[in-house]
Amino acid sequence: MKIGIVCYPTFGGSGVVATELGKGLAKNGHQVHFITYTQPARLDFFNENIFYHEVNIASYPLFQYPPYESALAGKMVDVVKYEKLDLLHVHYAIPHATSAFLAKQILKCHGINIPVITTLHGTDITIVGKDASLAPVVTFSINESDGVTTVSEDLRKDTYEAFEIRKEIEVIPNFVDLERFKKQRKEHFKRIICPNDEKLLVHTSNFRKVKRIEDIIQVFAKLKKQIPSKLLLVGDGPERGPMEQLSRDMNLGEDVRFVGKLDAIEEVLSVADLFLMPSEKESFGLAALEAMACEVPVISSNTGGLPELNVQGVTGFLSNVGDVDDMVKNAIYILQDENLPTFKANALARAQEFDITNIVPMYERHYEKVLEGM
Ligand code: GMT
Repeated sequence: MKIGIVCYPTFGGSGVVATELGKGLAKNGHQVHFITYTQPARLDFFNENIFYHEVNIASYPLFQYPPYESALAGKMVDVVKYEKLDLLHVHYAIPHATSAFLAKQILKCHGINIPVITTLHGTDITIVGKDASLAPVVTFSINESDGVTTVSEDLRKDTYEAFEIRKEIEVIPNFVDLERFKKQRKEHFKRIICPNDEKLLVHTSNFRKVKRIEDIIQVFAKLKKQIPSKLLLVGDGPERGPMEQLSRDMNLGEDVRFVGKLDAIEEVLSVADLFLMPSEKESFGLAALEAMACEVPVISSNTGGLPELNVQGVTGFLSNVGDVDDMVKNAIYILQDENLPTFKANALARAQEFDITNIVPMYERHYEKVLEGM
């Protein structure tokens, strides 16, 4: 098949899933055309089946807000027409599903009926999409898609509850490339961060409010009074500054390190003992899956799609949002020497169920089903 993939190319779950899916599809012999405003973060190599088309936005003094949606639709029309694509797969409803609808209408005038598949990732439904200014557009764009998928059962339920959706939604969970995300021998790295054999807690995210980084710092401050430990916070975003200040105010000193954005996240995960994800809302929790693939158990909230990934008492524990004391209690239990190896092994076994080689065929079957119905 010739597949066009539209996504946010920067760091962030939906862009990562879209890029890894494209790479998986290319490996299976499909021709994949990425259509984005900049080179996707994990697409920095040559592959005969992968193409990248940059969306250029015309600048003009009149435009206080450059018309990205229109430029994207125009680029989709061009790529579908000249590269003879079989389908467009857009990741994150806003504005990608809407631009795809526009492109589809334009292509109809050229006698081309291009199927559009929309994958909903989470905040496009649970936070941004619900905004009154966007909700009618999101509803319309989902209903006009030829195929719709969500990354968890919970997000599917949320989508039906939040919008008047007439379309059937298929759940295709997020996945991980186990060839890349696996525990590597990085003991030297661990010795630098934990010179006295402390336990290492890790969190990675885009540092948005929804991630509740403050809970992570509170959990860590309580935990370290009972178990010598260090906390590594990977990523960047609006909450980083306030959280750095909080950890200074709490005198956590060098026990908490903010390392910023990192490409080789699997190297950090290889030396981690525990991953923390206390999010307010999380449609799936891809970062937790990547940690589990590196044999790291997870302490998470029990919100959104997290219970579909993290298994209570097996791969980690789930607590109510904001229940810091329960998270501390569970973390202490996992970190006991007699418990940790079992949790680590269970985390890996669970991650193996979400191996990319199991999930990419689900998308291929979805594409075939949509194409048959056209
Ligand atoms: O919140 C993020 O980390 C970014 C966001 C995105 O769209 O890039 O992530 C969402 O999509 C990921 C991939 O499907 C999911 O694993 C995340 O759980 C989801 N984030 C939220 O629902 C908050």
